[in-house]
Amino acid sequence: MSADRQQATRLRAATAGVLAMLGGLAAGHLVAGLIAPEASPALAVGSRLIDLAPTPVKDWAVATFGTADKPILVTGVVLVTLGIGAATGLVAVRRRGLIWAMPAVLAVLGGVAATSAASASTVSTTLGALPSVVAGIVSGTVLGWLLPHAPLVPSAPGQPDGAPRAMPRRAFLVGTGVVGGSSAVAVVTGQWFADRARIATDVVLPKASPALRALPAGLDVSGLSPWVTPASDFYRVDINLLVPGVDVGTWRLDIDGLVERPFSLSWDELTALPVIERDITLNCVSNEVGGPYIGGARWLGVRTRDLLERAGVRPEADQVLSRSVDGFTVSTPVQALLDDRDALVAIGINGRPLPAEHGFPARLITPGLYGYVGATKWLTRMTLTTYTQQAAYWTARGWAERGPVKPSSRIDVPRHLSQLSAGTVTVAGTAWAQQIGVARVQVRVDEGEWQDATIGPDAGIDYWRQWRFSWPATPGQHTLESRLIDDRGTPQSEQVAPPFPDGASGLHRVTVTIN
Ligand SMILES: Nc1nc2c(c(=O)[nH]1)N[C@H]1C(S)=C(S)[C@@H](COP(=O)(O)O)O[C@H]1N2
Ligand SMILES: [Mo]
Repeated sequence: MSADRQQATRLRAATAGVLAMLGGLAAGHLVAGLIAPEASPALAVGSRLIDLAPTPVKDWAVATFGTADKPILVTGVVLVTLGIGAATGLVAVRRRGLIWAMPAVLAVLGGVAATSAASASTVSTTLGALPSVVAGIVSGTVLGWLLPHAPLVPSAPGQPDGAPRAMPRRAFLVGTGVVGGSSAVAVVTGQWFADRARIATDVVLPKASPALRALPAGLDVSGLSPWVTPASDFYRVDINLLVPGVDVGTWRLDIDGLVERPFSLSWDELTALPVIERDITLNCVSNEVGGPYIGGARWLGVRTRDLLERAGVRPEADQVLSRSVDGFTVSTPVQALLDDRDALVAIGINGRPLPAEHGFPARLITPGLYGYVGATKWLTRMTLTTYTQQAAYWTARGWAERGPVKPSSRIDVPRHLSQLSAGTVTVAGTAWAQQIGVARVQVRVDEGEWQDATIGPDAGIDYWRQWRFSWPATPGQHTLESRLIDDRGTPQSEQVAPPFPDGASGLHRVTVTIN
């Protein structure tokens, strides 16, 4: 066989393998769209990888890709699968007996991933393997159809009977087009069904009583974070590749475990209870010093204390293990949900229902604690238990059991490495010390004396404050740092710590060049 012909055989074999995997993934996505969108093979494997990723890898992904980490992960899973497809084609062209081996392995992997991911829905724990099984069948069928017989001999008159015949070039190209085209249609259709399954979030919210006074306007400095973060700009951190769609008609909140009187509430029952409004700043423990995973909003909700008192917490309970509709768990100290900080089962943000990405229809919001120990989205259950008995999703992965937010401040303007003209430069940012309160913010230039900044309005100890500082900037390279002094007179810690395991600390430092 000529080298050319060998080359052509290999190219066709690899192409057939890639198309086989593509067709399989697409068929799986279509079936998943109809029954359980998160069970789509590539999404299921991606979710499982998130669960299994060692904490340093997860940290690195968040730090490197930010909120693009999810699309990048799914794209990676798809590309690796297609690569495996190419390899399968190259091997199976010599040993056709192996045509079904790789599709079968992938069907099993996808099926196991879909039924076991922490973010699997109830549907996907029973039917979750189906999309992957379909994917395997389609992929093996396509491979058997398109894979050339080796050696690749052109169909020619006078060829002895029984010799393996190659699919004519034209037929192969048509086959390629058919598989590619149907895959595209299957992906689009599957996605259409998945999107249609999203649930409406336009519920009517009850009024808070007493109503909270409107906040004064915050500082208005170009580039400074708004004092109230719009829900559409609020940072999003969760393990979900697909946002859970929750139907308020069937949603329930259960309070159980170590309580005298377990009970369960429907949406109508929850929203008939007294609701209050609170201005609360939420932070992610994965946030680096100066990082973006923080936001402040006015939350509407029912006090967790009211719910826990109604259930009657037994004295031995020290933890509330709250659960999301997808099985994700958060552990919060009972004390934090009972004391007067007014932790909430929140149903509204800035006067509107929660957006699907932020936990519709209800989520936990615990002032003073990082999100992974106090802000369960798509909340459906709160179980009173003990720390010795049960651990939650992130605490089981080594993050600190209790996660009080570390007081910190951030410089929003000028941006790091910006070039500015000499003269008065406005330095501005935010500062937070939940459960204590921010008294002052200070700035220092080139590690000189700390100087007081002007601080913005105050909305209580659990809400961040803005600040600004007029800096007479002189030519050269300069470093700017900020720190807060809390209401007890304690300055923000200068101790440098990474996010793992209980939150980052240190001073935010920005370098600028003045011309
Ligand atoms: N169901 C669920 N709730 C969750 C998470 C999650 O992965 N799943 N992540 C938590 C983390 S780590 C944080 S920081 C906050 C982020 O809330 P946000 O996305 O509304 O800003 O949600 C918390 N609640
Ligand atoms: Mo977080």
